[in-house]
Amino acid sequence: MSSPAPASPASGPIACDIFCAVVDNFGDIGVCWRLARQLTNEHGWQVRVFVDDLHAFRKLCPSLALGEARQVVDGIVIEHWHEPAHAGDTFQLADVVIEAFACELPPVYIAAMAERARAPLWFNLEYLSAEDWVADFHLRPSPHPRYPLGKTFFFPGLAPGTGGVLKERCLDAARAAFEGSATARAAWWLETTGRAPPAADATVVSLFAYQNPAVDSLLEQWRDSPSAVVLLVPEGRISGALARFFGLPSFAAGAQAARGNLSAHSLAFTEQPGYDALLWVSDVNFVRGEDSFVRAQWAAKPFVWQIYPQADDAHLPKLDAALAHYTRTLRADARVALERFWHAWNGAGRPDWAQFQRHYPVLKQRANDWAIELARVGDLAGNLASFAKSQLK
Ligand code: TRH
Repeated sequence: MSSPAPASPASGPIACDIFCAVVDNFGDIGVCWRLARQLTNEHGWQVRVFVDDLHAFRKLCPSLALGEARQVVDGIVIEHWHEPAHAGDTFQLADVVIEAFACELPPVYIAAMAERARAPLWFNLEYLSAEDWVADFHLRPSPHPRYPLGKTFFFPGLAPGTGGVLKERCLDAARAAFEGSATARAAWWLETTGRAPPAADATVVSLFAYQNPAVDSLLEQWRDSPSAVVLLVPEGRISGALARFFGLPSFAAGAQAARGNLSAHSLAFTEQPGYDALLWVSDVNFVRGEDSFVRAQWAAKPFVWQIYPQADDAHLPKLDAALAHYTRTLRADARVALERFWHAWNGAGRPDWAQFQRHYPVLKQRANDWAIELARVGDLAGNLASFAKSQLK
C-alpha cells in the first residue's frame, strides 16, 4: 500500500490522528473529543478522530450523523472506526498519533508508520490517576517490539510533572461571565427545568452518577433536611433509583418530583459544552469517571466523586490519591468529613449530608484554591502540544 507522506509540520498545521475505542459510558470519547477540539481551536492542528461507537459519541455531540463513515464536525474529521483493522477510507498518516487509553492502532497504520523515514510522534494517552508514580512514568518512551518505532506514554495527573488535565483557555472567563449574569442563569433554569431559579437559601445539587446503593439514604436525608434541596439529575444510570424513591414508573428527562424538602428535576443529556453550566449553577456537584471529575474541579465548587469501579478494588487507591491532593490544605475536621463522604459514596459507610454541609464554607474556599493550584500543572492539550512541537522540530 502507498502511504503518502503527510504535510511536514514545518510547512503547515500539524496533522493529528486520535484513535478512541469506547469501552463503556462516555468518558473515553468525552476526553478524546475535548482534546480534539482544543488541539484544533487553540493550537491550529488538523485533527481526525477515529471512534468505534458513534452512538455514545452522539450523546455528547448531537450534530453527529450516525450513518456516515466520514464527516466533519467543528472542523474535525470524524472517521467511524468500524473495525479494528480499519484505518480510514483514504489512507493518510498524521504527524502526531494519539492512541487513547491503550486502544490498539490498526496494524496497517503501524506498518505504514514504520515505513516512514521520519516516524510520526506516537502517544499512548493514559487514564487520569492522581497517584504519585504517574509523574515518574509520564513521557517515558516505549519501543515497539517488532518495528523501529517508539511510543511515548502521556499520563494525565493532578500534580506537577504529570500531563495535567484538559482545560480550555476560555473556560474561566466563560464561568465568570455565567456566574456574573443573573439573566444568563435565569435563562438556563427556564430552558433546562422550565422553572425560575430556586430561592437563594436552597442548596442546588447536580447528580451525575452510576448506580449507587448510598443514594437512597442521601435522598432521605435531603427530603428531611431543614432547608430546601434542589436536585438536578442528568438522565442515566442513577435515574432508576430516583424513580423508586418518588414512587414513579421512571424518572426520564423532563420529569420533576418532590418529597419533603427535596425537589428533583431529571435533565436531558446535553451536548458536552453545555454540561459545565450545570456544574456552575449548582452548590455541590456529584460527578463520576474522568471528564466530569475534571470539570467539577474547574467549576470550583465542593464536589463528590464516584470513581469508575475496577476489578479487585484497584480504583480505591486512586480515590485516596485524589483525596490527598484535594484535601492537602484543609483543616482536619473538614478533611475527615469530605473523606468520609467520598468513601461512603464509593461503597464504604453511610454518607452524612449534615456533616458535609457543616463544613460547606471551608470546602468552598478549598475548591477555589484547588482550582488555582491545579491550573499551575498546565492544561493537558497545551502540555501535549508543546512536547510534540519540541519533538517535531
Ligand atoms: O461516562 P463516564 O462514566 O465515563 C467513564 C470514565 O471516563 C472512566 O474513566 C472510564 O474508564 C469509563 O468511562 C469507561 O464519566 P465521565 O468521564 O465523566 O464522562 C462523561 C462525559 O459526558 C463527559 O465528557 C461530560 C459528558 N456529559 C455531557 O456531554 N452531557 C451531559 O449532560 C452529561 C451529564 C455529561
